[in-house]
Amino acid sequence: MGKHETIAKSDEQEKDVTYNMRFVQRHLLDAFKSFDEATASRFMASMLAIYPIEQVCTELITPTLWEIGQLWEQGLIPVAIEHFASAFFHGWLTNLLHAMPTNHTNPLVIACCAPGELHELAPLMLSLLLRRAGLRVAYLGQSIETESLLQTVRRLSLALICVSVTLISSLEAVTELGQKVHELPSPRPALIFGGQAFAQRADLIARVPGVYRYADHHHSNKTYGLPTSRG
Ligand code: B12
Repeated sequence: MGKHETIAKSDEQEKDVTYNMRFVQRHLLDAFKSFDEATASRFMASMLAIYPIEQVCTELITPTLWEIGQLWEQGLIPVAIEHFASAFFHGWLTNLLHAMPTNHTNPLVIACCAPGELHELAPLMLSLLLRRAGLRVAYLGQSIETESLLQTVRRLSLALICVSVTLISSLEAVTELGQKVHELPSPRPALIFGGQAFAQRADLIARVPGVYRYADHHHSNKTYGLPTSRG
């Protein structure tokens, strides 16, 4: 092997190690543990320069949050670290969402959390990925209020409502929301729901009027299997 090939190979190996998702996940966790926002931001910026946002969301941010959840559950990290990490990702995802151009002519899609639900990073991520796929998305944040959402649906012509459900305790409210949307006169928006609650209670999927979409960090398809304006 020539000298240049050796250098190229070692550069490649270094890149593999430096920007490998698992490697960065470990380093992000270390940065979070010492509230080191600058280092965490450097890792995020590097990964976004190398990988598509979709891959960073599904292969880095989601598994990192899952691991943080496990560590917190086992008492291995304090809740403050978990809050710091979720606020950090919230900031990055929000900035990316608002920096993304919106198509104003397409039908409107709404993404939100189920009533009572505060876990908003999945629907925020979903909004970002759908917007990147060309859809016109409005992100409504945590805990949507059913009646005000229904008023919005009556007033505006919505194509789709995407609801995220993490806690099993949110399931009753999302079922009621699904029923009320279903009872609206036609043309009414489609309701798509998903989230961790259904991983634990798959038996409840059939109760929610709407379409269930499964997505986890092992499925890095661009738009969680949802339709896109690009077909
Ligand atoms: C961050 C976090 C919080 C933050 C949320 C901050 C924020 N701004 O979002 C705060 C501090 C508010 C919080 C609060 C609580 N939390 Co919390 N939290 C988490 C944590 C660490 C990360 C959540 C997250 O963002 N995950 C990453 C996302 C991207 O992954 P995901 O949810 O699986 O979503 C993927 C798919 O499910 C899918 N998807 C999700 N929604 C949708 C929707 C559609 C339409 C589609 C197509 C797909 C889709 O797409 C995503 C990408 O693949 C999790 C750990 C974990 N396992 O996730 C615990 C976790 C969810 N929380 C938990 C708990 C217990 C709570 C509290 C009850 C704690 C308490 N005692 O107060 C409260 C409840 C608050 C409430 N009313 O909602 C438990 C839930 C246990 C359970 N099975 O019910 C977990 C699992 C932690 C644990 N290991 O015990 N939490």
